[in-house]
Amino acid sequence: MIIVGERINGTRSRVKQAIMAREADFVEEEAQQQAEAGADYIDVNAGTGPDREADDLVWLARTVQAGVSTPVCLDSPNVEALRAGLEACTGKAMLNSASAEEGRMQAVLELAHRHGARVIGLTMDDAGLPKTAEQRIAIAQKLVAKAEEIGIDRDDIFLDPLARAVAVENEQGAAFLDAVSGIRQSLPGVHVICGLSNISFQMPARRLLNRTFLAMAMAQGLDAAILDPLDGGLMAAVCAGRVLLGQDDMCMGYIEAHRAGRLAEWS
Ligand code: THG
Repeated sequence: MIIVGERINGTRSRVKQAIMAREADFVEEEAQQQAEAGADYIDVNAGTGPDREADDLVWLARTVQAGVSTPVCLDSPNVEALRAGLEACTGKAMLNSASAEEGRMQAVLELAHRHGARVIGLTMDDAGLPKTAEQRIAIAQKLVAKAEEIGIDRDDIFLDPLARAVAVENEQGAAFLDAVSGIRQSLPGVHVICGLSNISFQMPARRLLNRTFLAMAMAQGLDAAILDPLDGGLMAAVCAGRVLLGQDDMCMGYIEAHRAGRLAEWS
């Protein structure tokens, strides 16, 4: 499992404040804590207005890179902000995200290819957010065909079938899980990722739903997730899921996590 730490996001009010006041220490510490907890990428999402988002994203990317060696995942719907952010990145970054929308697919995929970055492709197009697994799979195929035409390796493509709130639409958990397995079967070699917390939006005890959903999605082939790595129960479920799916050679990751005290609550 590839973990993308989600905490540096301007929708969180403390982060917004840090962006506005250019509080580098706060952002660096958020990055360090997530890296220490097992993040493979640090997502940075400024969530500010179009007039300043590029500057804010560049500042976030630079600040994170000053604090950790973990690569950055640039999170913005704005192609120009992604372009500016990418120029401030030194390692192999991840772009979050392309989609199959007109104007966004080609531009973001070309940007990723030019910089050798990895790229998340949201399974949505100009018709909006898909509801069924079949719609998600069809859009995923279109995204991968375009990415391969541009020259991007499958190992650099992360498809996001877009988890949607079960509180709003009951059947969305199952539709998402079917999409994960469908993408796995029809597009071997690509990664499948999601932002986990959407699923539990407007529900109580959200961490229980997030954790259970992660385990279910891993079983269908989800191999990356955007989540809060400081949620110890969630990271413990990732660790257990790896063992149970035969992805943890000799169970060493699990045993090491236990030795480090990260599974103590369940011993
Ligand atoms: N797919 C992709 N990228 C994404 C998402 C996705 N990026 C953004 C988002 N979804 C994932 N990132 C976050 C970051 C922070 C929070 C949730 C998702 C968060 N939420 C608080 C909560 O859930 O309690 C509320 C925030 C607040 O209002 O303070 O912290 O799906 N590709």
